[in-house]
Amino acid sequence: MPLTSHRRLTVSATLIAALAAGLAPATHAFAATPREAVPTAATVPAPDMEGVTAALEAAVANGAPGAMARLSGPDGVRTRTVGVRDRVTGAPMDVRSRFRIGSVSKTFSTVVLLQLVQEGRLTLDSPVNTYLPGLLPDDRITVRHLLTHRSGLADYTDRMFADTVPGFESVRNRVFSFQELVDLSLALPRTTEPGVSYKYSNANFVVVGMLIEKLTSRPVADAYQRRVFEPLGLRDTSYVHPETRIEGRHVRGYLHPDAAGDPLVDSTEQTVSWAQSAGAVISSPADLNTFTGALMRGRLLSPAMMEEMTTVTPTDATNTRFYGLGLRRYDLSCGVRVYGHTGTVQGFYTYAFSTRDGRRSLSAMANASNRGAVNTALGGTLEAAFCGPKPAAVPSSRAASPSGARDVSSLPAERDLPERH
Ligand code: REY
Repeated sequence: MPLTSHRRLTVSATLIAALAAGLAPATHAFAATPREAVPTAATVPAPDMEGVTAALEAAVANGAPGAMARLSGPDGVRTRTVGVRDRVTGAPMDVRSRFRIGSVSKTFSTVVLLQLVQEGRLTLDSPVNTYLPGLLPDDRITVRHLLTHRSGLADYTDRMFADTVPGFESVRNRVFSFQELVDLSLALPRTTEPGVSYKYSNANFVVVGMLIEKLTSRPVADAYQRRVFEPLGLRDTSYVHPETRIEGRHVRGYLHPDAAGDPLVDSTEQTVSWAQSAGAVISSPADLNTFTGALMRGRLLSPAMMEEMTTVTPTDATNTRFYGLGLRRYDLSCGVRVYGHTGTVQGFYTYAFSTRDGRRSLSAMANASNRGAVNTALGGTLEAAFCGPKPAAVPSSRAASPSGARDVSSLPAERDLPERH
């Protein structure tokens, strides 16, 4: 991809900042990939830890009981916590705690499925119905369409959680089969012709779970354990569906009701059966850093599969947000690209991202949900972690800035938009 003048400007600004900071010899400034020049960890600005704290404080100011972030990189590990992990005991947020990571689970599921592709057990461009005969009403829907949210399978969770607290309580202790979740989706009109457009849907990753179980003849829990959790030594990461509890030290999650002023609902215990392979993994900040870092370093997948996974298309018109295979790419204001996923499960918002070389990672969480402003504020940790301190505000600089608005939190978080995209 040729560099646009915009990209050239932002990249050289990054390079100048890195050189000024004495971080990288010019000859090693960028690692060439077959497609484009990507800033390496050496050229990523040092993190702005005050900015990370400010983002976490903003999440709390907007209604999260607590929030935390953990950064890992060549300079070591830095953590920040704000507020409480338990509103009843007042226990402070603790970066060693476990929590529900929601759709970051989709990246775990994708790794498992792409390992199966590597092993020749399925191919990305084959119809899903090849492996699960008769499951879907359209033979044109491929495995790749699932992983890119281009299948057109409707997201049954939109209706399930239209009324937030009653919707949650109606499924908190439910145990669904994968088939039941697919049936909920198929009862709704499909959103697009196969492959035509991106439309985020949990149904896609329910079918991914079904494929994993069909091809391995084992529960998805075994595949996560054997293929990802164990090899990476992720001791705080688990898939315990349909158990409702989070074992060990953990954060309690708080769901905001739709009606302003109604009390928060403690949503910690639930089966997450409505999501399963689309969102039921439990993890910790350190394990998420390890996971996204190891993934991007190529520890889990072959170079060919990494190329598939990181080949992205836009998810909106900002030209800063993209989706590959079960993986998001966010292009930050300083030109740094980060790969990972976001997660929303009742009571928990999560961000887990790394640079393309896997050398710098950020995980951030807030123990609230159904409060878009919390999620947007939490997203501010990305800019602070990967773009460093903001330059002092100059009144006209925003309009003149080649990179446009600098603060990712000025963009609506995906889950804040009326239409998910
Ligand atoms: C579903 C509703 C969130 C969450 C969802 N999460 O699909 C997947 C993801 C796994 O992408 C709930 N919102 C909330 C509502 C809105 O109930 N009425 O904010 O906790 O992570």
